[in-house]
Amino acid sequence: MVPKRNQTLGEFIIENQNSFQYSSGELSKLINAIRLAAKVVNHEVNKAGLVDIIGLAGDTNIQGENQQKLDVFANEKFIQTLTNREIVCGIASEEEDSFVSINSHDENHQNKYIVLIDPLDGSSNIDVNVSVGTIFSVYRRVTPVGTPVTLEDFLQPGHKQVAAGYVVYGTSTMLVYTTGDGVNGFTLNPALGTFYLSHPNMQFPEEGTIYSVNEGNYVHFHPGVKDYIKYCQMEEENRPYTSRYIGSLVSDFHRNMIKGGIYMYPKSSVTQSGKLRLLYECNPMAFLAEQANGLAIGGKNRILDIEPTELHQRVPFFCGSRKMVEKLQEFLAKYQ
Ligand code: P6P
Repeated sequence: MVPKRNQTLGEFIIENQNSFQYSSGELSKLINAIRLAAKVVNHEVNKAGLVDIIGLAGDTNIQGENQQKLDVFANEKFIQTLTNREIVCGIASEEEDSFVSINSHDENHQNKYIVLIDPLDGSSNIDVNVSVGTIFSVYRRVTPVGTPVTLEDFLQPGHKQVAAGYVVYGTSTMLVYTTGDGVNGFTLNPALGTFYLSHPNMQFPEEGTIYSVNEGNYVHFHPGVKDYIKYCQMEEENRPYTSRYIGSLVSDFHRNMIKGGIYMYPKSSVTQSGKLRLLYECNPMAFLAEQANGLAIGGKNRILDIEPTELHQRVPFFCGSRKMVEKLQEFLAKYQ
């Protein structure tokens, strides 16, 4: 894939469609649908402070978390756009208790992709004007084409993903994604409503000096994680590192991929399996990380090798610059 700077996302998709092993055009249409939904959500996120759309929708999602109105809006827009384009046969979302089966108007529809999304990750930051993001993960279905999807189509290990990416609604809005041939970042020009290739072939620096973790949970962490955090803080070699934690996975990941760093959401004595969800947060970010020469682990194991058991299951998550994740693994191994 030879990206050309300032190429539009549309041109990029067309030019690289044939390099994708399943190039039937459907995946291109899927990425285009995500592009459209991202622009619609971006418009609402950017004016959230101005209209009465922020604040709680009064409902709570399966995670027991208060649903912010923008959560609900983003969820509806992504599901609606993907459904209208008749590209996918099923969608799972953080905001939906179970998966949504998309039965196309064409009874013998041949749609073969399923999508899992976190429509607005970090939404608790909306009221304080901190950047938030959308995360998406794409698989080919494993049950027969033309039949309604089943849970089996969604409980696939992360290494089966055919595409993954995120939208970060920050100081500028970016769409960053992979189809298994590297990671490319596109920045939205809001005046034109067009995404331009601004970050071709994104790579995690092999080493970094930023660590991202909610240190308020330190007392509850595994001893190996505590030792690694203390290692980051020691005055030695190129340390102490810098601590940066936004409370928005997409933003912390994006910064660490550009500057070098490690993001950690460990399990703890309070959150026995961690907080982040495997299928629509950890797997897509792990696919991106590995495509960008980084690493993503749950502890001993690679995130992408975990065999899912539940739609909303949570896992511990450590992800970022290869050498930083490998150093963490050394500390974890001391206690195994
Ligand atoms: P805590 C947002 O809710 C999220 O899923 C990630 O985006 C973020 O990194 C993490 O949770 C923040 O969690 O417990 O540190 O507030």
